[in-house]
Amino acid sequence: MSSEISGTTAASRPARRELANAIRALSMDAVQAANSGHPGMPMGMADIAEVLWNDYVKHNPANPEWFDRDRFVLSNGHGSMLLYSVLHLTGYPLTMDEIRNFRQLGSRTAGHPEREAELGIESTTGPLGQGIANAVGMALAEKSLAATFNQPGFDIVDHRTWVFTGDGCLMEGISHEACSLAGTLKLGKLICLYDDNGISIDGEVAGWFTDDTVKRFEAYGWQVIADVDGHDGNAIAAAIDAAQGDTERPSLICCKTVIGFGSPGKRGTAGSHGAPLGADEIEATRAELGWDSPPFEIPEAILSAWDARERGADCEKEWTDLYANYRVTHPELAAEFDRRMHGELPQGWREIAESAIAEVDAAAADKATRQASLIALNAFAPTLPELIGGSADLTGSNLTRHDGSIDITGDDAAGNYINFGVREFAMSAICNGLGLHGGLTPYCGTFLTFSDYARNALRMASLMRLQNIFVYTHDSIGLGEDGPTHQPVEHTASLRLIPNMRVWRPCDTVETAVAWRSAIEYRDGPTCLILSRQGLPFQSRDKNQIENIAKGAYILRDAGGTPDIIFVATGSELALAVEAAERLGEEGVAARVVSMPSTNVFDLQSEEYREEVLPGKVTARVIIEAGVTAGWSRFAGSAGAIIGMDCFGQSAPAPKLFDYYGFSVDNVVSVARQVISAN
Ligand SMILES: Cc1ncc(C[n+]2csc(CCOP(=O)(O)OP(=O)(O)O)c2C)c(N)n1
Ligand SMILES: [Mg+2]
Repeated sequence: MSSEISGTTAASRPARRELANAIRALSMDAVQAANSGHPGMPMGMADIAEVLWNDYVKHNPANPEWFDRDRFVLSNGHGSMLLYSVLHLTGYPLTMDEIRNFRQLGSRTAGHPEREAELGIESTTGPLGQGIANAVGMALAEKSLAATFNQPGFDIVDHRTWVFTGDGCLMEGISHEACSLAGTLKLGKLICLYDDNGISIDGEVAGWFTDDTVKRFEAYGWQVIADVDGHDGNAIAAAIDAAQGDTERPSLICCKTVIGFGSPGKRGTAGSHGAPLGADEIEATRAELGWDSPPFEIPEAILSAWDARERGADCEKEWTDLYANYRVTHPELAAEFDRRMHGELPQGWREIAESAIAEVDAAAADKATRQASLIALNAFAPTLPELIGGSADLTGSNLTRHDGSIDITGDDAAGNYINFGVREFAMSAICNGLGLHGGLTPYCGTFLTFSDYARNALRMASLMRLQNIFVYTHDSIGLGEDGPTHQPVEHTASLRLIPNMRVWRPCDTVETAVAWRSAIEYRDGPTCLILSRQGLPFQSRDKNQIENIAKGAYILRDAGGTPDIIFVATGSELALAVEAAERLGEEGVAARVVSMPSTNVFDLQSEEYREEVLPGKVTARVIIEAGVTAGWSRFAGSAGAIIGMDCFGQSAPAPKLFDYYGFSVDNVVSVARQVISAN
């Protein structure tokens, strides 16, 4: 789109500044009404937003989820009122009542933007730095889908990713990880507008942020457009034109702005960052801006100049026509594109998955579960071209690269494998962006112990109810000699605590395949697959037991009748429970073994099923997991015992460590005997 404003004459159209002032007024008034919030950024970036949304963003407010729309991410999410204002003004179904109810219970205008695709909120932002990484993921998704689906004369995937960022995002380390990779991958349709206002919460950033941002981004391989006056519409438009002109490199537009622009008493100071301006200051600001309308009222001329519905409908229609022709000329690609746009699993998916699981069962192989994960990936990936993934420089350890993996490079995005480099946090947030974009199902791997580096991206995936599959190998002291820096103990337990997250710690090849299937089918949140480095024995099961794996926990071995004791174990410790149960069986003790690969999923089962697996009356229970005991007491009960480790491991061969920390058949049997006699 050109920087000309089509369909209106200069005479009838309010000046850019007046249009931008609508954002300023709505923002300061909503923050004032809520008695909390951040007016400074929306007031400072209003002129940039006005130019961008009125002249450049390709979108249709009447159909916010139109697939080929431009994506927009507000990485400096504290400026949420800017986004809400723009969405309201351009004609999204975000009403003035919602703006009046900014930050109130039940409103759709949360303190920080929360992903709501039907409203045009593309991502949940606020944790600084992650939005820009999400945007990198979205731009990568666009480039990858374009490389897969576009045909000569049919650029059916052809949109930009815009991102607003502040000093905070650029100070955060994740912006380095993500932007460095964006340069290497040549994400030329990613355009970042930097709110270079010299202010963050503690005051003037000159005291703590003196990087040469221009040189920094140039070093990443970005096009940098420096020193743009962020309050001059023509300068902003010229910069955006230049950014759009470079389709090889991502662009950073550095806009000099004044935080709290328009507020005579607070502009240019941290005082406008995160607090209401106050009634008197708002009055003074109204006078300064020449804004006469009362709070939450927008003059008709301004509202209609902002209204993007007609232009949006035209944009979408153009695409719909193109796509209709594509359907005719490329029917097979179009059918696949339709499926991917709608996020549907391929036809016959269930049967394919079932037969893959049956094959793994028939092979009855003893394998490390990381190897089992690769087997599952190889079985599932050929039917799921939407799978896109990679590893943070641990491909050979995480075994995330299946036989159909093809590297995505700067010059060729048609592949499905991303070498993320040593960038766990960005990898995870970029995968969130891939998922947010749609059309792709992301997965990514690293050592479980480094999930901490990525932690907040996992939390955001959970909060957004976003599918994202985290492949975490080397899951315990079982990794051995690399020692306690690399041996997770608290990670599995702590990942289970995140709402909407599903954590699986499978014990063998079959459980791993079922866990992968569940991860692929779970569309309303992320999954962690917790996998062993070391080999684990295959467990035999009947058909019913295989089906029950998907319920998170099931009876793997039973003695008939009411058990004298129940073992509950996960992953590498399951085999110990089986052996201990056999030994106790020889002594006439009726021991049940419950395999519990996913506590989260088991918690979702009916009370009846949970009671069937863990009958309340059987209080003699022993839990076994090579990790912290936290979280297990609800299954152990007050009369049970937990064999875990509430300490760090040590550097030594794995079998020695398991023995040392009590993960031996002898110890399990002896603890079980104590529990039985105490019950
Ligand atoms: C990861 C993270 N750390 C800290 C915060 C709290 N916080 C919110 S805004 C902000 C300052 C951001 O400065 P800048 O991006 O320059 O915003 P401006 O004041 O210019 O609007 C901080 C520290 C946060 N939201 N996320
Ligand atoms: Mg700032």
